[in-house]
Amino acid sequence: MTQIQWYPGHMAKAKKEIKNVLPLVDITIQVVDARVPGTSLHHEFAKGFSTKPQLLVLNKKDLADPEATKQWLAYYESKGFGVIAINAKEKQGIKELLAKAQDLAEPTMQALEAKGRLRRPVRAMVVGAPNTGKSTLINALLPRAIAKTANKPGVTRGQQWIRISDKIELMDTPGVLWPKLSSQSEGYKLALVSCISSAVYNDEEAAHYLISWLQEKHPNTLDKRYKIEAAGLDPQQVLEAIGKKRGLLAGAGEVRLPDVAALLLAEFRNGLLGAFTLDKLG
Ligand SMILES: Nc1nc2c(ncn2[C@@H]2O[C@H](COP(=O)(O)OP(=O)(O)OP(=O)(O)O)[C@@H](O)[C@H]2O)c(=O)[nH]1
Ligand SMILES: [Mg+2]
Repeated sequence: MTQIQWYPGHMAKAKKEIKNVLPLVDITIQVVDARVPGTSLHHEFAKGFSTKPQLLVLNKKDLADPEATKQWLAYYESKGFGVIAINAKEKQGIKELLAKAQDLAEPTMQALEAKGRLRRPVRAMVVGAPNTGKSTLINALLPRAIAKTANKPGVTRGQQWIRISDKIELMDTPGVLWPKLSSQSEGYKLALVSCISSAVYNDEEAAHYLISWLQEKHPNTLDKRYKIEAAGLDPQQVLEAIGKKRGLLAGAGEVRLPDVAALLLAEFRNGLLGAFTLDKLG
């Protein structure tokens, strides 16, 4: 894979904005993609950059392996995070998420009360890697009538609190965090879940990675979906076989590989090949 560029200026600005908001919130909500719960996590934020109790949300659970999701939830819970798996698109797990958010903030709220302060709604901010579903989650949390409370002093200009209920309010814009890539396979995994833009990787290379991964971990998946015999074929030959089956041919009968790669990636991303978790624990 070509060296991935994360535009450092961009990243620094986003981190600074998050840092400015952190003192104003009671808890943080980090959204990760349930298909890559390890790779899409911003470890620095998880481990201390977030100075507040943190709820880890494994979103897109509909696209991930349910058994693996259970294991990841247990793992993160054992590390002291609040955890929940949701499907923000279908608004599944939203009520439970709100309950977890309140539980996580409870000690803070009790400390405020002990100081003689009145109970107020829990304040939270949503952060996470690109495309993990932050905006979808914020929308799913919105009550029908959107009530934006006034700008609070000290808040970065333009940012506002959204009253979700009388118990919780959210920063209206999510913070984007770019996970650190320490290996090529991490880059491919993030490409497969569209966490990194197609400008920085090559569809065919990402498709090769996916094919090898499926052949190793879930053999027969490609055979079933595309009615091919993938055993013994290398990734390039698999793409050719799929292209022939799907009629993705150029004039001379040559398989249009970039189109086949794009098709395979799109079908994977839409869950048509199955529900898979690319990150393995341990
Ligand atoms: N299948 C599935 N798709 C989801 C879910 N949540 C979000 N999506 C889809 O994921 C894509 C990205 O969602 P967004 O909410 O835009 O993600 P984001 O984190 O705000 O992305 P950026 O603003 O680009 O960082 C959209 O196509 C959503 O419809 C989910 O739980 N399941
Ligand atoms: Mg967004």
